[in-house]
Amino acid sequence: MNKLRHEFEENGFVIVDILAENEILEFRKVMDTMLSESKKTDDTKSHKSSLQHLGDEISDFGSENRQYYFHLLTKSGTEQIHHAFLNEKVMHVVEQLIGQNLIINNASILASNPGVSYNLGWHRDIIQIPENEICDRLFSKERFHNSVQINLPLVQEDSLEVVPRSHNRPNTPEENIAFRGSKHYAPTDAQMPGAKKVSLKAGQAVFYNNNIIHRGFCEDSSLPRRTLHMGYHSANTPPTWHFYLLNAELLTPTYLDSLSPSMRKMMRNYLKCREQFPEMKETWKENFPADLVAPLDYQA
Ligand SMILES: O=C(O)CCC(=O)C(=O)O
Repeated sequence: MNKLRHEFEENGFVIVDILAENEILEFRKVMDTMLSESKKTDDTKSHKSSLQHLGDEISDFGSENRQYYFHLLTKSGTEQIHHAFLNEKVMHVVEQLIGQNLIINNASILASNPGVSYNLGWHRDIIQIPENEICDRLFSKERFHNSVQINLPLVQEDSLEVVPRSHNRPNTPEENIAFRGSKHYAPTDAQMPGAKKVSLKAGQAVFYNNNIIHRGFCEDSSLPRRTLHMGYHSANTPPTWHFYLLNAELLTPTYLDSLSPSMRKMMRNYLKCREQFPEMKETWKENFPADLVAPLDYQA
């Protein structure tokens, strides 16, 4: 097993240097055309969290005192930054962690302007699973979790917090106390034992098994948050529920035609995989296959 994968499997996350200084600057330039730091709001209300699983509109950025979460691949007008989600270094690391033939399942930006506080609440990324269907089997050491989530900031940050090694074991009794009966989000004032801030320099990425207990948290930072947030699975084995995060209905032939050839290929692979595994609600069932019955005709 390679060293990175060993560390990823042990701790549930690894940090890797990805972007050179000139690449950071180029991405910042593109992002600054989409998200303005100068947009000030009179809003002083504290907002619990952004519409994480629905996604915000880029044109709304900065109008409320909160962090924004933009889903990109299914939104025209964001093509100028799509190449970030085909970054060779990122994809090479993910291949080392879970295998080849990557399919993208999340291509987003996490963004807030200076002065904004946010607290997403501690969770594992199992929000799609009804609470009464969440069971310890999903977090066992034997189960291969075919999903890697990545935060790649263009400005240094320590907004992501994790409980190292919690990705492949059930909650401890102390963690259950912190979750106060919820299997989705803990209350935002919860104290999570063993929590660790993930400090990232601009251009450094954290790759994490998103079964890990984690949250996004920031108190009144003097810096903006400008973080590329993405996820992949390997078509070598069946996907997890994260695969369904992209709204496939928006991937119309006209939209696909508007993409660069490499992004179009990525999205076609996505759609093929969707045909192969049409039902998200099967993915957490005990009888969901661990090996592909018929391998996907993946286009590299
Ligand atoms: O970095 C963050 O803000 C946390 C993101 C997160 O919790 C998630 O995408 O599930």
